[in-house]
Amino acid sequence: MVPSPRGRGLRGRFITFEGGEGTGKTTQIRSLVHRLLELGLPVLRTREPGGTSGGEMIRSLLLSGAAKDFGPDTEAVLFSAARIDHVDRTIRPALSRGTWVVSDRFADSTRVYQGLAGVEMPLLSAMERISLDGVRPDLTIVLDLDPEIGRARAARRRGDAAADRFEGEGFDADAARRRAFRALAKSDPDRCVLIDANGASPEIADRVWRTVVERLCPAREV
Ligand code: Z5A
Repeated sequence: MVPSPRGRGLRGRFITFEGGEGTGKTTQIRSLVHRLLELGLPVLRTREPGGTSGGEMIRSLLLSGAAKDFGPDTEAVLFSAARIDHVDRTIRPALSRGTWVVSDRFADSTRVYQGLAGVEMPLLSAMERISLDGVRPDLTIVLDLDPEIGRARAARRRGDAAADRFEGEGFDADAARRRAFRALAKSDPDRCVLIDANGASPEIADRVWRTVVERLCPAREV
């Protein structure tokens, strides 16, 4: 990965959440942001694809499945285009102001989802270099859950609504993504922490909070 934002004069901390469908990223981000705000820290919650008006337009295009027929390389380029806008207009300015940024998915999702769809590593690495432009998460929480449980949670929440482009691609795809996220966490232990996402939300929130305190606020009591 590219150098830490701390080396580029950025003062806020950047936390990303990754993991498969229904692992509880959105739920855990809500709880973490609440705790950080209670400490009086300035915090920005954002998501990928999205986080800017342009990024949200690309999100609609991608999740509707309209870009699927163009193939995985084109989808990867679109995710990266959304990320360029997100980093330039939202993430970097917030970090420069000293705001903590918490993002629901980031570049690791492209590595896992588009990597497994067949996009080659040199292309993924080149797009990552361009889109991140030196902005690297200080901490990435990878939520790890049996895909059967994640799918059931996501299906319950969806109700009668149709699945989006990346949902419901089958157990094998979900299991491969889980393995890829686990491998990614293992390959970059300075940045990534794998957290067991099984159990009740408050228990998982405590695991997340302990990790954030240990990694990013070592002087504070958990
Ligand atoms: N994608 C990609 O391919 N390449 C990329 O570069 C990027 C993304 C950035 C974005 O979808 C899709 O784009 C994503 C990957 C792809 N597709 N998939 N699959 P999204 O943002 O709409 O969806 P998501 O990221 O997959 O998240 P999700 O399915 O919405 O789940 P979540 O945020 O991890 O979980 P949640 O919303 O917090 O919880 C889901 C439900 O479970 C909800 O009803 C909760 O109340 C419930 N829940 C949460 N925690 C618990 C616990 N502990 N117990 C019981 N129930 C719980």
